[in-house]
Amino acid sequence: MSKILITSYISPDLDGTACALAYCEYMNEFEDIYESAFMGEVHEEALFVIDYFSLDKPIITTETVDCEKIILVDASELSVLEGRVDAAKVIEIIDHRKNNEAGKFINAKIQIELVGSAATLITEKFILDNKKISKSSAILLLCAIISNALNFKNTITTTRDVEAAKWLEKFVELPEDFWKLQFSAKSNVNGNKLSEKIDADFATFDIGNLKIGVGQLELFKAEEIISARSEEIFAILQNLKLEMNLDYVFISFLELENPKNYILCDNVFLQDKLEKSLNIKFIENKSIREIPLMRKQIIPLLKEEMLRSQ
Ligand SMILES: [Mn+2]
Repeated sequence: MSKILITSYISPDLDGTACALAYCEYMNEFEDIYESAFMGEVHEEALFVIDYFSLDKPIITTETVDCEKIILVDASELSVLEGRVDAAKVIEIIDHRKNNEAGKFINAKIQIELVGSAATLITEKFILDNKKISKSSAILLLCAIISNALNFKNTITTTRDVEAAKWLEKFVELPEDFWKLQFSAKSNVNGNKLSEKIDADFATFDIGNLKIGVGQLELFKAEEIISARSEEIFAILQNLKLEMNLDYVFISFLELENPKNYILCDNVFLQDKLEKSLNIKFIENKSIREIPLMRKQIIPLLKEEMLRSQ
């Protein structure tokens, strides 16, 4: 019997990585035919958690996936798979994005629920079935929920995320203020790392007939970095726009210390749409939103505004 692959989008973040590893453990309890592996590179926040607790390293597959059956976690759009997964082979999707393409995976059982972290949906499966969870999976899922919840300071976090985290805390005790270490691990944007990171976490969306590119960086000291390097940031965005043939681009910096967004955009048309949809005001191509939004929250709001005024 051939194995069933459990994976996430290309170069997954901590949420996608944790979900694939933990769901693999969960499913193998029923029948030992599942394996988890990832395409691209696993984000450094995930690698930090894995190194810190000396967990097994995730398996990276280099080529296009040739498994007959695939389960996708924390992913439900074709674009994030970069043509490396045949949508028809996907038999199950577990995700938490409002803006998804689940309908394009015609053979998949779909679970999309708008909680803060996909890791919450995986944790709930363990809770519901009263299953034992390994320390390793508990650490990964808990850190993923903390990461997506910005340490429980953002609006995307639901009571389900909080409950899932509480349950996981029965199995692991994180060092005090571990969230700070975890978030520091993804905050280094020295030198070329800035453009590498913007590139790695850049996403594109179709809104009507327009193609929009959206960067997102989550880090400490966002304001400092933006004031020191704004020219460079706009140049990076401009390059991506040309390379990917996009109509508009913008970037959201998510400050992790006292969470808020800094949104950068140098196009007047898009600024107007962002102002209306996110209730912000641009001054010299920069705006601040005191109540932070994740990109997966920003996109549906922008989409609604742009389609309404088309
Ligand atoms: Mn996620």
